[in-house]
Amino acid sequence: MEVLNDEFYMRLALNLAEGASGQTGVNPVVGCVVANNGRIVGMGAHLKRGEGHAEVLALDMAGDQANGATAYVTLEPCSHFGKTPPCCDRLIAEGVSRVVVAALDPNPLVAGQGVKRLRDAGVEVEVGILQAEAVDQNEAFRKYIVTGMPFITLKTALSLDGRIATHAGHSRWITGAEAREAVHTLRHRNAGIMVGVDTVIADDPELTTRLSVPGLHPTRIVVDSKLRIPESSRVLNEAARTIVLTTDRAEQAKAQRLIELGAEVYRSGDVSRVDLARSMKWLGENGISSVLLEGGGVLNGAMLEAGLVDKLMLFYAPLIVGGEGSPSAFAFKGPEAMSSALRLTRVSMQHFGEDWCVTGYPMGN
Ligand code: AOF
Ligand code: ZN
Repeated sequence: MEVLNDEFYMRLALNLAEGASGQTGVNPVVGCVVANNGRIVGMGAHLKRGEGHAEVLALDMAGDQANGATAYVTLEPCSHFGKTPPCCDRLIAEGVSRVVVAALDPNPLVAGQGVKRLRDAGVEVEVGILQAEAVDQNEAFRKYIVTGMPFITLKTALSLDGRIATHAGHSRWITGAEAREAVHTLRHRNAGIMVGVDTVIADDPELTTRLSVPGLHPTRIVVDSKLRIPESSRVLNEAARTIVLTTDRAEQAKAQRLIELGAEVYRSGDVSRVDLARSMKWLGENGISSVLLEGGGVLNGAMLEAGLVDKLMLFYAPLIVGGEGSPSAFAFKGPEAMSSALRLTRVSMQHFGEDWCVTGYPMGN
């Protein structure tokens, strides 16, 4: 039996927040539990940008029972007027006597002001219960709100020898059904999904979310410096929004046809290859706070070289593909010295059927 303490309630609040992962847009996921005298009297999660914050929903449920209660919140309650009034004011007005916070809000509009406001009003505040979990849960939001750049997760399926296809170009399937289902959950959780045009030409993927239950489709993003994308590509269908990242050198007539097909086209200047850093910044300015990078190897390599990847999720299948020319998951020149190879930190492994997902973060990013 789990011990009834601050961690118990905070874990519940984290679970409520986790359920909303992928559906709050540029906003964080937040969960709140209100407990009074050993009884849960209110629960809430922020479900959609522009709609109620977690605390407000939980307090609405608690009603009079919020008076003298403890509120457990996964993120510091806000102190600013955004799309909704400050949660701090509501907690104070309801007579909540203690607020337990997992992590501070990095949003410069809040950043400690929420805690201060509560304490100034005489509310007891404790910060840091299950902090690491809360920080991880909003890793994309935490980068985006302070830099304006999307949080980029490089995801790839690969053989043990790092190949993403055979020498003949066969790539279906490397990993099994469980790993592929996990990838679709990742699509639901990211605002954008990005591939290079060679992947579109080779595989004609739709890049939508196809789970055993309905999920949200990310905005599809294709990196295509010369606009070689076939007009019949499935990625241009009406299932979801599509953005094509290209250069000033690409043909205007082709760009126009893509726009007529419903795509948006962003040109990052008179350069031979798409300016990836500038394009990521533009995506951020257009409300895309997280991107799942799904290859191919050349784009993966370029994004790594540019230092634009925040996290890697490598789904290893127990296969050896071999073949001198078979494509690698990371096609880039790389360093001369082994000591200069890109090292991952905070590495963890998770089992999916017969496959293993290695998750890590590039060191120094
Ligand atoms: C909270 N509880 O449930 C959430 C918070 O545009 P708005 O009004 O929704 O405000 C968004 C900002 O508020 C967001 O950037 C973050 O700082 C905070 N989110 N705060 O107290 C919540 N979702
Ligand atoms: Zn709030």
